[in-house]
Amino acid sequence: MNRIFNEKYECMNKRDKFDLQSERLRDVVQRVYCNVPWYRRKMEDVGIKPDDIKDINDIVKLPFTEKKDLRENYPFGSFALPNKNIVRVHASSGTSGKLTVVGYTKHDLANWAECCARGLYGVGVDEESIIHIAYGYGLFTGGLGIHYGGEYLGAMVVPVSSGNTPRQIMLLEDFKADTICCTPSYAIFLSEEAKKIGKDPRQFALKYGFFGAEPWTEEMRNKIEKAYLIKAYDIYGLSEITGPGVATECFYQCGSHVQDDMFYPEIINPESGLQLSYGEEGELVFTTLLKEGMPLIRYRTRDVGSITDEICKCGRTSVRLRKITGRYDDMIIVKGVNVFPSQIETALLNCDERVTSNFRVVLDRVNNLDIMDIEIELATGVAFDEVREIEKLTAKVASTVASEIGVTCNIKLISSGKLLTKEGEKIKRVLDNRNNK
Ligand code: DLL
Repeated sequence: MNRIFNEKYECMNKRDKFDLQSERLRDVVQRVYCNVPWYRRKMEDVGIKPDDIKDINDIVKLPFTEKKDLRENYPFGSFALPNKNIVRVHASSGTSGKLTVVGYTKHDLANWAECCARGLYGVGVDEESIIHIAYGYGLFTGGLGIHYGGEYLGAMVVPVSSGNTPRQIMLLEDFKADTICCTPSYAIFLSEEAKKIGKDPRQFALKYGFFGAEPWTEEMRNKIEKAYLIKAYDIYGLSEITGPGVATECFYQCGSHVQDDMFYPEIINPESGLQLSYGEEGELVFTTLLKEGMPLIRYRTRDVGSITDEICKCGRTSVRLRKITGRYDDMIIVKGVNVFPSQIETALLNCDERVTSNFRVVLDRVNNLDIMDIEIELATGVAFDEVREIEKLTAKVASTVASEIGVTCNIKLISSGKLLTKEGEKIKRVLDNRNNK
């Protein structure tokens, strides 16, 4: 399988890519310096002028951008062009209430559509395909982002959006989509709901799925692939940088190809801010090389990742992103041990068929001690005749999870369907009540 949508950029040799990225970096730095007052101030603070940036390696001289910079300039203060040039806005919600707003010009939307088209086409989606999009439509970038990528390919796009699971099942059956796009947690939920009403998700016409917007593990991939008999691909992105499609897996499922002619990835040490080498794990940082509406320089994603520049079997030369294991913001420190929710997911998927991987961590502080409860949904239809049975299962889950994460926790098994707050939306894995104490 070797389908390349845009060979010039996706398979560009390293030398040419270096030149292209260097030229685009010089240009974007110039644009933000001239058009975004707070960027100019940030650069002046570290004594950098656009002329100091000669090639892409000089990127390390530039200051980072953080979510708080965007919040402080809410809503439109980070745009590099007047509002008359902005044709769409999206926004992502954060913990502190105010949204992070992103503005796009016509060109930005066209480039974003191409990013998604490259990803979809790369594994087999084309104008013959029917794409069922169950990511939310609206300020969230998931729905509309992939939507335009699919249309750009000439595929038939079904903009179902999130929610109303019975209708999703009906449309999958009737329209016979070969491609589904939704969060991985919703993919599992949807397959379980279909089974509950006597439908076998393996009988849908689906062949490909593009899952992202939240971290998911290889175990989850196996589960989804088996549930639907499809190939499950990772699609990564964030609204600040554009939305879904910043990086997407190819047929070989060995890391997501970053569209690095448009977005320059770096991995940094989250404490020191120093750039790390290929293969090392750290915080993922992106610079938008082409964006006009709201270009960002060295934007700190808070995502934990690593990148490689090894050429992929598919022939693309772009840098690949290893599966994101979590966010530094979601990292829980309990009793001095760092725990990522993805580790809990791995443990649960390898544990016992009676428990699902739908879980929520609730952190509390009692007498100055951290308490970690993990609420886990039981599989559909699981019931216990005896208290002893549930105690045995709880103990089994507790020991599997403890050996994966390295600390003990309280396991609470709850009935199925309790945790998914709004169907298809990003799952919130951690509820930290410790700061309220
Ligand atoms: O979630 C964009 C998106 C939509 C990507 C649909 C893929 C599919 P935001 O709402 O701004 O944008 O959230 C971005 O979600 O920084 C990651 O923490 C997380 N994330 C996105 N994709 C993945 C993925 C969209 N494939 C934040 N794996 C990012 C792990 C992901 N985490």
